[in-house]
Amino acid sequence: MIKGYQYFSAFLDLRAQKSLVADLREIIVAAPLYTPTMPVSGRPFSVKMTNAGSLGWVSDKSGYRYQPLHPVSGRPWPAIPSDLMDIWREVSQCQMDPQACLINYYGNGAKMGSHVDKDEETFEAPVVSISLGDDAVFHVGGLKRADAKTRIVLKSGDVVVLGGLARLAYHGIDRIKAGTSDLLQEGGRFNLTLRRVTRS
Ligand code: MD6
Ligand code: FE
Repeated sequence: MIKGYQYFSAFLDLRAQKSLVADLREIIVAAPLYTPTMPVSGRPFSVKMTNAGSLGWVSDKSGYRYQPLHPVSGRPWPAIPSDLMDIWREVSQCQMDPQACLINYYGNGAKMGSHVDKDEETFEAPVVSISLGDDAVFHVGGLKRADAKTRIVLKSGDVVVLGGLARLAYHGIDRIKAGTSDLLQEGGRFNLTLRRVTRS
């Protein structure tokens, strides 16, 4: 496995997971999930997205970027909840606070193609990922798309950190195993990724 990849199995107990879901419900009222589109082609993503934090990651025909406003409502993203800030402080080994929390919702058949998170100004800080809801088949490879991949099943409450060399590793979600968790009444899976976007 590439250096800088860390996997914390069952990092969050059920109570912590439920508390995060309650946070998510509030965020989604203020900043509704929407369907982003691919650069150039304008094809829709299979995941729905929203964000919390001073900056949010968005994608549309003009490209990938971070911006302070929700692309549909035009309103600022809600603040990152304090329990997420606490998780970042526990696992990131980063002095600075995260600026963005990208929220991905995977419903029926949604997946995430292999990608590198590289739209940030700096890669010094890791990306911290939290899984809630149904199991997901996650893959992590190397710095090149063709590098060998390791697959792991991410369960509700698991936390993954991509730091160091792994910060720029290819990774993605092959599929969601529907019905494997009853944390979310609607089923499916939320993935939260905490990021630092700018230098200091
Ligand atoms: C997901 N995760 O778990 C997608 N990115 O649904 C990511 O794209 C990801 O897990 C950066 C760091 C960790 C991740
Ligand atoms: Fe990613």
